[in-house]
Amino acid sequence: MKNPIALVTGATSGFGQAIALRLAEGGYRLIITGRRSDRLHALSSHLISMGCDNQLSCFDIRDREATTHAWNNLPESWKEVDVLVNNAGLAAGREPVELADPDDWDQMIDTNIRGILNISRLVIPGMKDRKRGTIIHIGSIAGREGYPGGNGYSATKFALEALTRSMRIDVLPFGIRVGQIAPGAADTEFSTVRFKGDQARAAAVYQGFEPLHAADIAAVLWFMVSR
Ligand code: NDP
Ligand code: 8X3
Repeated sequence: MKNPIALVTGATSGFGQAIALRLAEGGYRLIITGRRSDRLHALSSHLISMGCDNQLSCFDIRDREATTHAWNNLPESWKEVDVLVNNAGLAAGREPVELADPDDWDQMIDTNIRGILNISRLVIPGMKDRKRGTIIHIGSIAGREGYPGGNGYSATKFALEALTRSMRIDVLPFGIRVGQIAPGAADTEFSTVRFKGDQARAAAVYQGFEPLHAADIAAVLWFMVSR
């Protein structure tokens, strides 16, 4: 029997990259996605050096047409996805609502909510036919608690909790599991992205405590998918 397939969104950095590597170590074949083609190619080569067969797919998950096109372009045998990791996401800005940039809200809502819907709608039908599959959403502590300036980002992660619960009910009768990991602060590129390249502001987020690391989240995900 061929090794199972996992599709990891946002595999070019942080959690997604660590998750891809952990799943490869565990014997999965991988579909890795993201917008940065150079990073996808570098990860793909590294996975091959680990003996992990993989496909890379470069697209912006906010773009429903591009996401559908990328899915349709996968070889048929690669569409038999066993594990979908809905990880691609971001925070943009950390200002009170009245000072925030509305374009930041759009980017977060389009990526963190619409993006997950865009890819899930394509992967779920095959899982239903095969009567198996695992979908893991990467949520956040920001989807459990509010914090200063967290408004738009928190709203998307609270919404993801609603999406997780609702999707789970829809697909459980087909033997598909839906889970979520909701980490606290972790030292990925998350804050650099959030503060648009302001390294000093990004570094300040992690002062005074040891943040989580991407490998921690990958370990939790591995625990979940291997049950
Ligand atoms: P990174 O910035 O390191 O990674 C984010 C990933 O998402 C990248 O691979 C990026 O790829 C991808 N991505 C972002 N926007 C898009 C898009 N429009 N289309 C396709 N891919 C996209 O951050 P993290 O690894 O920390 O974040 C991963 C997830 O974890 C996010 O959902 C985040 O909200 C969540 N999270 C993060 C925490 C933290 O403290 N770091 C804590 C809790 C949750 P590319 O730029 O190549 O498109
Ligand atoms: C990222 C964690 O606390 O910076 O989701 O919002 S936090």
